[in-house]
Amino acid sequence: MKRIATALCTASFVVVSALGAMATDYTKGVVKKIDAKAGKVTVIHEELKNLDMPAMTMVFRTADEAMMARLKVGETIEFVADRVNGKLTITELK
Ligand SMILES: [Cu+2]
Repeated sequence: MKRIATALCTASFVVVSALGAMATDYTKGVVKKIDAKAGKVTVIHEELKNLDMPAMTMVFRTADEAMMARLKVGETIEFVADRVNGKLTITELK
């Protein structure tokens, strides 16, 4: 019986890990415009599954200035976006 419980526990852990990995899937996008002063970047992004958003061009904020400094216009990026204080923000950049 103990063995079954351990197996179930391992199985659910794997499922949770898989869901977690899906939630942080990177989305591809192309940087169209950067307004570092305003902390805004316009990205032509592919579908953002975690935000239930189709592919489009839109403005994001970045998690911090260091991330902003890594962006270049015309560059293809892979990123994770989420709502931070109600604002769509790039939280991770590959
Ligand atoms: Cu969008």
